[in-house]
Amino acid sequence: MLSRRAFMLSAAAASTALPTLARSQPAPAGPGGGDQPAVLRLHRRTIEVNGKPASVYGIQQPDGTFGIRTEVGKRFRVRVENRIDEPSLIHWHGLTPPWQQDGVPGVSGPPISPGGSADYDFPLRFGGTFWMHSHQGLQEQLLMSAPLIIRDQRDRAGQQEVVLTLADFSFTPPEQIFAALKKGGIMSSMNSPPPAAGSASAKATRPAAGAMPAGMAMGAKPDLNDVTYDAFLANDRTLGDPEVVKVEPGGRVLLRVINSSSMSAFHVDLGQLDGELIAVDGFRVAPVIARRFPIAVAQRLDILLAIPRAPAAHPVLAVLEGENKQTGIVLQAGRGPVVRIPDTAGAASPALTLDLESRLRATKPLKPRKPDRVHTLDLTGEMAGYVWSINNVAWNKDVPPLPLAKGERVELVFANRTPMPHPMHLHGHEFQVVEIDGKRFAGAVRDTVLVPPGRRVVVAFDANNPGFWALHCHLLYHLEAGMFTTLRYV
Ligand SMILES: [Cu+2]
Repeated sequence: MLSRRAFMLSAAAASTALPTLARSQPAPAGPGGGDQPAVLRLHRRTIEVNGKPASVYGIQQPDGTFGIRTEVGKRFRVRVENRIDEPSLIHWHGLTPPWQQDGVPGVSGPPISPGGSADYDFPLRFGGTFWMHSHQGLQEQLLMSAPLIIRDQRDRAGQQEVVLTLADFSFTPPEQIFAALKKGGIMSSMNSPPPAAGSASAKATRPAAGAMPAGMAMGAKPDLNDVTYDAFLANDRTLGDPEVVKVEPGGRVLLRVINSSSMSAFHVDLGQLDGELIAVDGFRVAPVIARRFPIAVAQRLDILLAIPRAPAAHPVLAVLEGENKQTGIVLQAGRGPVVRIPDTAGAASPALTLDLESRLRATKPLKPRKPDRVHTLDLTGEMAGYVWSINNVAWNKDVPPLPLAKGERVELVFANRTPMPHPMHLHGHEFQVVEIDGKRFAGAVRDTVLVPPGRRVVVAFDANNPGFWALHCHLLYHLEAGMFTTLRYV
């Protein structure tokens, strides 16, 4: 077997598409064509949260557009310019680039130095709602993320697109939040005043969870929301001053919901509107009609809405899992009056379940096939010391990647041995949910699946994108603590 170093060298030598790390210069013509790549600038910006200025990051084009909207079949030709004062690297969440362009520091390649830039160029194989975010340190918590929309035939003429990006926000610097979590948390509760800037806001201490046998947590109260946030944002705003989007009375809206939160899952609440869920994580599913849809961290939902003809304001809310805090936007049809919506719902919402997941069916499932290889990943860890791991190993650079081979059908068995839910994300490949708690079915194709406490979820994918890939829990502080591993094949 190749040593890691030998593999890295041979793979790098074989690569023709390593991100270049050049100092910012006038952008040259993009590879393979005369037109310029889109430029995405990583920068600091100030937004207002709860009436106070907040310094956060942003990913914007020179004209101010957040992220990118492009089309399936085109190439993804982008130059990322790092204009912040620390290294950064952007991951194209849900896309399937060559591995060197996947944007995970230490796995895909080095981060971009302050003042530097990196170029990306790969084909877009499928359309849908995706997003981009920093995979460097804890920058994602400071909103270093943006929409990545790839239009395709689902974007019908005469249909209005509305993007709803959800985020959790704290005035406490993320490094302090993480330090407080590792120390066992500092008291902060719903009844206490909001923490002042600079104060830690990790949840109060709780009994050590410890690794528990599979199934033990079933039915027990799940342990949700490690971090107590100061605000929940919808397109960077709270319900104190929500975004109001004008929509056509009697028109159709394609609502693209992106949960770019670091730690927070939501129930999307459409009020009196029936929503037709047509895709999850960008991939089409047989339509499901409902007024509430769960969304775990890093997941996306494409929901079609038929706007009634009568003038009215239609709030689209997102209620925090297990609590009554909410955020959202307002769709205003005609001159419907917009009323103030409180940032707390009438009652606490339940924990997310797999009820919807088990009903989802991909419109283009994987071809049925016996797996050539199965990897079982026990999701392990405990709140005491904030240790999170996979198969009881907190990731470090010496942990060997999971082996697999090109062309194989691979199944990943996620068994959650903790009392906390973990949204598990595989880089570089779309997977299909094929089993929940022993029941096989041809579920959704997606890139992030929720594994609630005590549950067992199996996903399948085809090893068709050789390289070195990340596989991890998408809760930012779990990932940072070590609930992360890699896959590698040539
Ligand atoms: Cu986790």
